[in-house]
Amino acid sequence: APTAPAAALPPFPRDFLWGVSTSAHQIEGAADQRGRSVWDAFTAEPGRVKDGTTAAVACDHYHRYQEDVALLRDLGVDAYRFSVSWPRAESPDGLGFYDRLVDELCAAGVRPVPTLFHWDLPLGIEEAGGWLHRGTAERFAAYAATVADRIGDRVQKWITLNEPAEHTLLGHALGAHAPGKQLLFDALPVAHHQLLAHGLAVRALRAAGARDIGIANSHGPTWPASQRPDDREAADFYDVLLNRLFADPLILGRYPDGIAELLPGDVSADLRIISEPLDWYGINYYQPTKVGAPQGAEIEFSGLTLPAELPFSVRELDDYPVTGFGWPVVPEALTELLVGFRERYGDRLPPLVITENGCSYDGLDDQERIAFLDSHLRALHRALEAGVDVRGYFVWSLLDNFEWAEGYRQRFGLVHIDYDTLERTPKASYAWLREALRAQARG
Ligand code: GBH
Repeated sequence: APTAPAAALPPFPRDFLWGVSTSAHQIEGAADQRGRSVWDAFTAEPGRVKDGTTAAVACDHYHRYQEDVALLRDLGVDAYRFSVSWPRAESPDGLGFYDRLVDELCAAGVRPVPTLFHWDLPLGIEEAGGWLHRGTAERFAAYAATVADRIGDRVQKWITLNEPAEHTLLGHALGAHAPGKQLLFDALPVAHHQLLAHGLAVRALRAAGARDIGIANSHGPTWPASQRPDDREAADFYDVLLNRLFADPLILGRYPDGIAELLPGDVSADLRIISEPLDWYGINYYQPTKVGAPQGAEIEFSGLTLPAELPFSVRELDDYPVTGFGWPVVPEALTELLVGFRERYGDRLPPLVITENGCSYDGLDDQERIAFLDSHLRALHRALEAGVDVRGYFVWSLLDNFEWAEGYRQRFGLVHIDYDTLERTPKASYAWLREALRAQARG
């Protein structure tokens, strides 16, 4: 039974958008009914996923989407953020699945919010050069147009990319995610081509009639390990990578100082495409990061091995409780992040939406998740009171799911999945959120 003070959440604006998020590769399964992606190839390599699993079945959402939409309806959310699998969209009648899903959502009164890319690049496109290759940006825009043609009559809100920063860093610089490349700073073109893909897709979606387009980027405050100049300099550099490398080109139309020079060719024409005005800007928030000067040695951090040659070192944030994943719980850093965005970008900042926030904990009586969501929503509300224009909040995630290199051992869901029977069981946090939403004046 939920015990946290749901009714005591402060009142949010009536038209605030409440939702939950998932992504295709993490929940759909039915891998035999789509083309292969970089994640299928990556998870087939021994040692890449910590529990040795793959997402071939995952939550079997592909076959059980009606049950999952009923869970969304009963939860009472306004919107559902899911992703379209590009390799499924390329398969014979693969888009038929999203057609059925969107119909089911509309019938349940839940607004569909598709993300067009959540890291599962078709393997054929990877083999043709993937995100290191500029042509992938053009192919992405063409794919975006085919999705819009199929479901755009029922979709208002669109997301182009999920967390291009993490996809660059984890997938191409460090190799902890698919496609497993360890290019360090040579991964920078991957960032640029994703940004270009975003801008071209915005144009393609608008040409197809879409009107409400955003992107979901991961952000969190960077805290210097000390006030020493070398720690501050290293933290500033990390802050550029996480918080400005994508946001500055999107919002200001330019790269942070020193970045454009590292990219091949003249990117000024591309920057005009990349900074195509956004209707809103999505932020995935998990935690702040403490960063100091390099320590001259490899660092094991949060399941990653960070090479010694990086110009910064990431430190443990002591003095905070941690989630089941070991990530620190720091709700006040969400207020700091949102207020900081407003201060940095001023009137150029589009309306914000929290497109992901959540935590991994085990168990059905997940009081820690309730406390996490409650405290982060209060932190978000403080940002609203400070005048930051935040229009919505999406919990990561509706279901326990395939947590990338962690496999199934991290559970982020409001709904528990039994991976033997695929039975869905709402957790205490699901009931808590339902009551919290009922207590809000909405509509
Ligand atoms: C998101 O990425 C993804 O969009 C989603 O698919 C995924 O399932 C979800 O989050 C949960 O992981 O060691 O304390 O510094 C999140 C990106 C990158 C956020 C690593 C947390 C390190 C935590 N994450 N980061 S810490």
